[in-house]
Amino acid sequence: MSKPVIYGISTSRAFRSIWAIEETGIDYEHVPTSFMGDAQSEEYLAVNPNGRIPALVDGDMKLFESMAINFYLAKKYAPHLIPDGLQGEAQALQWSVWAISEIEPLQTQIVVQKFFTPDDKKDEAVMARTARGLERPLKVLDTHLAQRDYLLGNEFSLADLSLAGVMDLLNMVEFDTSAWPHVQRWRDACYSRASYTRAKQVGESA
Ligand SMILES: N[C@@H](CCC(=O)N[C@@H](CS)C(=O)NCC(=O)O)C(=O)O
Repeated sequence: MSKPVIYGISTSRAFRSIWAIEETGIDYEHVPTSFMGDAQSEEYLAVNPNGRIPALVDGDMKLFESMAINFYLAKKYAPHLIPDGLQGEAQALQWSVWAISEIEPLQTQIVVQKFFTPDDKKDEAVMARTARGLERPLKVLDTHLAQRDYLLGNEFSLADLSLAGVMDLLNMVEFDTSAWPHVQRWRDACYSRASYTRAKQVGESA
């Protein structure tokens, strides 16, 4: 039986799936695949025709989209990460979709401004507007976390991994979340997991 194979590097959206596979504790193969170049190679396009990382191959199954990969990994290899029953699964899905729809598009604008826009083209108004846009979802998250340690209760779950995995990019751009103390405390707890540290090391480069 072949090992599952994950493609990507940790300084990208692939990090969240590298973290997920580390959290499962299974034996797997990592293929460092950069989003610049490697992801457009013919060989990789046969794995993910979108030419984006991450991707997963498990036996005869190929999967793209980080959140789908995370759900698959948890359901197959670490079912304790998703609470039993339809409700728990739907809530894990809710926060995962929320991460990529309510948080990611805004934080991506900050990343683009900070790292991919030449100094003479940087737009402070975009940065300010984006930071203001993040205030609404961060307040929702802070209020939710004021009542519980983790998103789905008092245990770390797939919902935490996927949302904190998306929000990891906020660390890279040094976005200050101290105005939302419960978010800050929750992020610290998620990022203190051994699987997080291992995923950073495993997926470092291509
Ligand atoms: N929705 C996808 C997004 C993946 C994505 O955009 N990955 C970027 C790296 S951060 C990429 O591979 N970019 C290469 C390209 O667009 O050519 C997911 O969550 O898996």
